[in-house]
Amino acid sequence: MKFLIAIVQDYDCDRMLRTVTGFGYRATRISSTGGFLRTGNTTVLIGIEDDQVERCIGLIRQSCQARTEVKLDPANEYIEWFAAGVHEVTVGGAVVFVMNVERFEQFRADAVSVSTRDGGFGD
Ligand code: 2BA
Repeated sequence: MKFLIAIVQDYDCDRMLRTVTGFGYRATRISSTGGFLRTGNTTVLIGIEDDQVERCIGLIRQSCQARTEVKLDPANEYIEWFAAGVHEVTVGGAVVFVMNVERFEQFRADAVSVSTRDGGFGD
């Protein structure tokens, strides 16, 4: 099993999640913040079988093609980068890490019924 960690821009995330979950993959979305721009992005966690990695990465790639140029403002905290010749950065697309999973467990409560007549949880 493999664990994909995909960092994507917020504006690509809905499309990406619709696509990967539409193909039957399970995903968890976490709000995150980029260390460089310190603006919001989204981290998506996906656990999949080894033989599904390339297919899933292909879906992420096709969902996150949008690129946006962000011009750094020399009047604010990016002044060091501006001085170093970094005037704009390109964001969008996706950054994907693929990790080996040593063990996966999923505990389900399907053997235990906890619902009560009023629909709440029992004592
Ligand atoms: P940020 O760290 O906010 O970076 C946003 C964009 O700024 C980057 O886009 C890149 O184009 C630019 N950038 C970042 N560091 C730079 C530097 N030292 N000099 C010049 N430009 C720089 P992406 O490369 O597409 O990365 C998008 C987001 O993915 C990053 O947001 C960060 O949250 C994450 N990320 C990228 N590489 C990572 C890594 N190796 N480890 C962990 N997170 C990573």
